Amino acid sequence: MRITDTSDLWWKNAVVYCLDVETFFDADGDGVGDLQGLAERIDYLAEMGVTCLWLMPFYPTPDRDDGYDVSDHYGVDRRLGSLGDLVELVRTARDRGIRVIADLVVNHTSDQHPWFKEARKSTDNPFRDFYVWRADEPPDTSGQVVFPGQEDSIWEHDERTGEWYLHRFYKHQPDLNVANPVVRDEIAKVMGFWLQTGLSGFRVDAVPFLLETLLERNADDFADPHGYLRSLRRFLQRRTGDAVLLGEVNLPYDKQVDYFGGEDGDELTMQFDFVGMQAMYLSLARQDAGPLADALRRRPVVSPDTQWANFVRNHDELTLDQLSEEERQEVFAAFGPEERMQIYGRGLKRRLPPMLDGDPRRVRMVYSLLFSLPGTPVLYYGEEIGMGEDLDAPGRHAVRTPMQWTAEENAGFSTAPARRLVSPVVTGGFGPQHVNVADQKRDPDSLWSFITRLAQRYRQCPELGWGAYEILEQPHAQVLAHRCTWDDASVVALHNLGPDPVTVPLRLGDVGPGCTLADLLQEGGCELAEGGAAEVLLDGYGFRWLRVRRPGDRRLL
Ligand code: TEU
Repeated sequence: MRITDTSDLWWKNAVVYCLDVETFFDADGDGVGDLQGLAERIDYLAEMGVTCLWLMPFYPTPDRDDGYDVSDHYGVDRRLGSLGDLVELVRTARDRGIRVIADLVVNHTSDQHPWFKEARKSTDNPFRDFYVWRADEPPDTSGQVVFPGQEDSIWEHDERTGEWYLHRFYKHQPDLNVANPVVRDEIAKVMGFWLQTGLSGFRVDAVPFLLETLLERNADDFADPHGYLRSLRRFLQRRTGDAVLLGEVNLPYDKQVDYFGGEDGDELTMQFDFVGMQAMYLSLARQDAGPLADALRRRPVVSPDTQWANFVRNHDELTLDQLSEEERQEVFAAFGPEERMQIYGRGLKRRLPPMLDGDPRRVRMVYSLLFSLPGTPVLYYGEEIGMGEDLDAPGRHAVRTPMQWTAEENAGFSTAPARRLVSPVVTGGFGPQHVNVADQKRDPDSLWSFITRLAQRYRQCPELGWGAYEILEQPHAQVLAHRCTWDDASVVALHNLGPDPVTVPLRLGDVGPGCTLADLLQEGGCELAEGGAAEVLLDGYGFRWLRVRRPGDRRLL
């Protein structure tokens, strides 16, 4: 393997960290996190081994969908700071070896966006065609809404002009009409603008919905919606060679392949593995590695110029929409049996540690899994210290509570009076008295220290991000054994999803005489017998990362 390749396709073994500026750190004491506060915490992220920071929307917004309702794509919301603060942040991050990407939300705008305000004035307004309208009464679309219980149609009647506009999400988020070339030019301009400030790419929001407009309109010159995604990628690469598009495509694997651009790999650079994530929760619920192993076996092998992004939690509901009804109920029963823990009939409002009753062995096993799965790991802020959720917060806000820095007032997030905070701090067993950065940073045995070590080991094992992988055969249903290999580098990862210790017999086949397995997360290792045979002991909920070491290997680990 050539280590220099990893600085080229840097995102193939990046450690990605997602946060919302408003809940991270409040520097000016107004109760809302801000860019200056985040800049003060850049060294914290660097220390943890983060190499790519994903900022959730920071654009001007009426904030009815946590900033995903953008009213100006070229600015920074006043509550968070200024464009200058953003550039200072990006620059400081870059100095610490951290690239910054941001949400690109162009499936829709806020209804307060000047384009929409214009568009709804009259049917012949120049901005009318920026959005998708219909003159005839729409059929019942209640089955197509993304937020059941909150919306009952994807069309909203607009009084003034008597027509209906399309909104795949909330009714205050009219969908942009990307079949209109002027809109497409505007989207490119938005991307170009942010790349110029130093961003290294985008997390692209709701990609299938964005392309759907093209399909519906069947615009002649864009009969193939993927042609549009290809053109976005080409544009991105012309402007900034090393920038990425990390797409949100919550679809089955066979559909996701198309969003990578198939074998050519010329559309999205990365996609979240929603299938693998959901299978992982089913595996955890059953204490049976089967569903996850099966997902990994089914996961399409994609172009070397693309990558899967693994995650345990994101800012939305923990969606289980790709499981069968029965499987979903199994996960609900194990991790969110109460109705107030569930949302939209398809997901959970919870974070991982409370779902696992705070069991540190299980929590660590899951994050060990996250970092060892083939692909790029994405952390959501607070996961590194094991934050919990606020079930009293409305909907998806349950997992959008302020970062817990210290055991002090407001978790050290802000000096404002508690009533002025952007959202209340978590209370109870997962509150700041028990879960905070300051305490965990001082403790070498804390979850924070553990996650930091995982990030470090992940970076030291580029075969996890770059290599080919296989699921290793072994007799225990509760154990996931997989191996990632990139040229002469190879790591075997073992995870025990069950409570009882097990001995895992391995047969690595191809390893020659004199090879050993070296533990990367603890002291020790083991000899390999003829045919690469080994017996590896795992504790209940235990895990091990074992690197294959060959005679004469000059690696330090
Ligand atoms: O989410 C879009 C989206 O497709 C998800 O809400 C998806 O439907 C869900 O995970 C169930 O599968 C993005 C943002 O992540 C979300 O916060 C926004 O509310 C939404 O777009 C609208 O902008």
